[in-house]
Amino acid sequence: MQRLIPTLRADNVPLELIMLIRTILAASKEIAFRVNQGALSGVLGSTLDENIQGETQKKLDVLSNQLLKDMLLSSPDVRAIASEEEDDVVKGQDGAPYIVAFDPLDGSSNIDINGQIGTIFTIYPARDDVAADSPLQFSQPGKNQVCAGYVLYGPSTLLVMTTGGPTRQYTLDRTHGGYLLTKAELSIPAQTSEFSINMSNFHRWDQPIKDYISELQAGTEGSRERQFNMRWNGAMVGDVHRILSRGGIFLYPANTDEPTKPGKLRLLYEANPMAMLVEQADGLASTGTDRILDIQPSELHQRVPVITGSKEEVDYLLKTL
Ligand code: AHM
Ligand code: MG
Repeated sequence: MQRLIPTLRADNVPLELIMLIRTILAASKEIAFRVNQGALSGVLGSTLDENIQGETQKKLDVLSNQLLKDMLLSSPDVRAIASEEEDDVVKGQDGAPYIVAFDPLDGSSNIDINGQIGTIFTIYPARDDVAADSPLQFSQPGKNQVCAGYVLYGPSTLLVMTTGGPTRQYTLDRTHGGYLLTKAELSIPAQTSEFSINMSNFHRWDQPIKDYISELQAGTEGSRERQFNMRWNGAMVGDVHRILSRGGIFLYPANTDEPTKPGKLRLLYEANPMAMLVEQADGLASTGTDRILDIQPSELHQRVPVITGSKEEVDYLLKTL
């Protein structure tokens, strides 16, 4: 099986970007180790703090954020970082070529139940027209991403990543401590009979989303004339990974009630990297009105509705909206 670095070299990824990816993955291996140790490494449970989004931080959120932050800020290739767990942009090295955004520990509510969790990351070219620590560094549409990926801490630790070419899957080999290429090219089947949504929010959705989900639930009795299956992990990394593996449609729609009107997921370090991974694997990613990768961000921790997955199913829904 091919190792990560030769795969990136064969993909003609610039050396500085390869070095930066290595730094992110070094942090991911540390996180994977702590996750694996669980209660033994004292990382389960909550802190007394809240992040900027008003969410209680778990110990593992804070630890993962610190690991990534420390390693990235000592890299010569990073001009600035942004994180779900940091209020503002943090400055790196002046003149460095890249900026990095991440959700250090996605699916935090799964930490204490030994469920799937992950790290989502995205890399953009740094902007020379604004200061290194300006939030405008990250005010770039998702189509500017030069690398997007996630590490899924599940029964195996998996890396799913694209540098603009195919979405590739690697598995962490604990015997030598590196990621090995285990699926050279992920391709999402265009059709699906599986959907992924938090049904408890049904009462909060706009009517067209309610109608669509009701249609799927009607099974063979409804207009779709077939049985649909539902899966919800409570961790986007797990749900999107299933879709990248066997197809499906994932939705986190807008809510009709304030203050969570635009939905829950953040554009910069959740929606955009996942949208790039899905599109590079033949799928689609939309807010319902716009291609996610075309959105011009308006703020650092901006939230957007997300509809992503199998091409024909996403297309079907978009036509009804
Ligand atoms: P997090 O980054 O704080 O873990 O929150 C994001 C997560 C996503 O991974 C997941 O899709 C969603 O929140 C689940 O939300 P819900 O509470 O509606 O199940
Ligand atoms: Mg998250």
